[in-house]
Amino acid sequence: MIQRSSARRRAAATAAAVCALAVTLAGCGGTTKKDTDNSGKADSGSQAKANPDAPLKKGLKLAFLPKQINNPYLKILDTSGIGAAREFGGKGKEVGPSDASASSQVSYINTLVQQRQDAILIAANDPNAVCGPLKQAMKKNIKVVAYDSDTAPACRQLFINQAGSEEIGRSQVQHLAKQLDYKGEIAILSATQNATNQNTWIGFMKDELKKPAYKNMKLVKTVYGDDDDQKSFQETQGLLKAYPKLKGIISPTTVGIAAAARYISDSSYKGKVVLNGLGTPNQMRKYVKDGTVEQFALWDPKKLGYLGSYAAAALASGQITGAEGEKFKAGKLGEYTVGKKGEVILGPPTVFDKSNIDKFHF
Ligand code: RAM
Repeated sequence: MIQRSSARRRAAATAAAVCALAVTLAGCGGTTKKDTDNSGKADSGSQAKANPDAPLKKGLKLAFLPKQINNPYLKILDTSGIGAAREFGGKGKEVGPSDASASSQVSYINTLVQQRQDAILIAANDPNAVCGPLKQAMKKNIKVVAYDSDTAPACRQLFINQAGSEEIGRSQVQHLAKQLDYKGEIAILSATQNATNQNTWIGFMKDELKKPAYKNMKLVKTVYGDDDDQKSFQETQGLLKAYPKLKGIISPTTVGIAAAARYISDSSYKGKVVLNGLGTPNQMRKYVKDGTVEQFALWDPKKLGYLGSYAAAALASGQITGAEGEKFKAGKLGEYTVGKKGEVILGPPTVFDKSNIDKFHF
């Protein structure tokens, strides 16, 4: 409860900054701005009036469309969301591409629209490239919920965010800086180049690095492992070779940090280059135990999927429309409130290290 309300306060305080950055970043790496509408109003669906007392409809069909199907983190999220759908008498499924690309997601959206799903939940590989078909979905009264990685606000009714994007971005720089005693060259190993969540976080990292406290730190390069294990491994290898003075790497992706840890653990950089970022405890446990990684962070992906599922059901049942201030109950997680631009925030991330990692199993 306390966590949620403080997260909401933070979200309200920082929403303007988040959006400003999101708009700036939406343009990078080839995505088009054509579909970006930051009014926060989705094309359809949000005009209807909410009935907070409406019961959750039975038999709702929810489809989860992750960035890519074989990402262990997104698998946890979707499995949990599908489980939540069973709880309220609905039917969930996961479909999606094996590569984290927006064009692959588009064909899945089109199929889901033809199938007349009640809601599509999407972790977007690009804020704008998936917009056309999602708007079509909303026109046909299919509810659209972005989770994990947002679309442009006009292309969905809700965005279920892990934690405040600003908190996620800044805290990663803060943690790494402490480990490095605020000195040295650093790099970022990201996922795909257009991923909304990654770019929003990186925007806040860069902004954090502008503060005087970090004057002796320098971000020398951002590389993209595309949430592909092998590519992330090779990018790590390339980075360390190209920047022999590199002292730290932030990898804000569960796929990236695990691959980077694997590379470093078996190299001469172990114990010399600090790796931090976002990872799952199960993938990172051995690297914490063998001393490759001291700490990393993440929220609970099970809760994120569960919250997304209930949010989609609340939309599809008319309890909420996606307007700021609306409240809905997310099963055993309790009540949540829709924030600015349809954002619902799960809560602050947890930092994992050797003192607590064995308490977490996901
Ligand atoms: C990867 C994906 C995902 C991100 C997590 C932290 O699995 O890039 O979008 O939220 O890492």
